[in-house]
Amino acid sequence: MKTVYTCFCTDIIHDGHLNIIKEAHKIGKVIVGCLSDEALIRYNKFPTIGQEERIKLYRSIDGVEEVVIQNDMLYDDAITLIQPDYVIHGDNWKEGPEKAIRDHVENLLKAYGGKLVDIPYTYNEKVKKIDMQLREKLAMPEYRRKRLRQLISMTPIVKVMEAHSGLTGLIVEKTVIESSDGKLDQFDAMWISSLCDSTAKGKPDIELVDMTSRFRTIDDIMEVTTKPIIFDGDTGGLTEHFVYTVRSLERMGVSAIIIEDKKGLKKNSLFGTEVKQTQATIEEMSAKISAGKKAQLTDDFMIIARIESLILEKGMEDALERARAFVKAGADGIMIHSRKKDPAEIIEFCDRFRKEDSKTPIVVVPSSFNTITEEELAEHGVNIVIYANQLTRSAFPAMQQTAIDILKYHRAKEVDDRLMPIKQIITLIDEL
Ligand code: SPV
Ligand code: MG
Repeated sequence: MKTVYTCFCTDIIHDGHLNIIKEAHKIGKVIVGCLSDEALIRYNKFPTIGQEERIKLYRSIDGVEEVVIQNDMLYDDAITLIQPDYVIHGDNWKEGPEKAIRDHVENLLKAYGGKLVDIPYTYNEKVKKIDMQLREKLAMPEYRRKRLRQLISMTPIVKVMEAHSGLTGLIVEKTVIESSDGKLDQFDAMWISSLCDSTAKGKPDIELVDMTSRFRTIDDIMEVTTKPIIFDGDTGGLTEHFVYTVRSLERMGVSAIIIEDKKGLKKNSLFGTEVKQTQATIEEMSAKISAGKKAQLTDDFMIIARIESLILEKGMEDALERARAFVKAGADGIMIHSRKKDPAEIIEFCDRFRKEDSKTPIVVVPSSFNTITEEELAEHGVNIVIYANQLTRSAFPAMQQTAIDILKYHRAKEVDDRLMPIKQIITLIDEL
């Protein structure tokens, strides 16, 4: 009896999957791989049910003999273990980002004489609808909100990119690359930066853009994406106002707010001591954190305390003392910020904090200390890395140069080569 292997990464079984099983069954004994949660989240298919439930679901399909967990997106573990005579898959993986996976599987099979079977991919109206419903489910507040905590527990480091509009949200949502290890790579979540949200509106980053407007930005992004959102809450405002902000964000499906231990007129941290900035006392900040934690209704939402001691040159001991106090006050995570080019002070903070506290998530924003890699940060206990402003900073010079050149040449021909073709921009956005 020949063995046929296929890997599923779905929460709902539709005609396409049933067709694969039917075709596989004609060839031999069918073994289904259930892609593990850890692998799935790198594969742009965040699970809405856990892997144990998915295993049960796949077992219940007629014709399935056995279900195994597949941990490796590239099939190495499953193929080594099972050595199936055949691997069967829909032919949609012959193109696009999944092609690399197909090529890899083909090579694994070749090594011992196994064969690949591509069958026509089923894409009827029903399948299309199920695909869309799954996406919609992920966009719903109750799924989106808890996804950040799930990611922290499932991935070595959560990668977050700033978004300040529907379009930048789509870039964070959809950019997938084949990474150096042959796997797929993408961002896990979005950061609603106060700097970028203000800049997009042509305003300074001084808590001038009001909450209603900031919520509008979140809403624009949420309408077209599914990935979790971390909101830059600046100082959090008055404690009496902060509790309402927490409730609103939680209801919208935002996963976390980060508030910084500053008071009075807030200026961007990257100004450091060049401008007057006042740090809140430990007691003031702790009271705000506690009030926010009391106000929230779910266990999913996170209030992360951001420490400005290194930015304001108050020293490492002050930063660590604050971290301890803020965790005690209920903070679900600590963001430590620095504007030094050298990551040494960030590393020292993380190492020392981790020695005392092995659990509380650490967040960093490496805008200045940008030589350190995600892998190195993870080694020092960092759980979340935020690329806070790079999309804005890349778009602005490109737009400015285009404006300059059109003025210079009295026409648009000279800039055309570096523009996205009109045809491409009108197909960039999915229509319902
Ligand atoms: C932001 O992105 O608005 C931040 C991070 O708060 S920083 O600009 O580095 O202060
Ligand atoms: Mg900010």
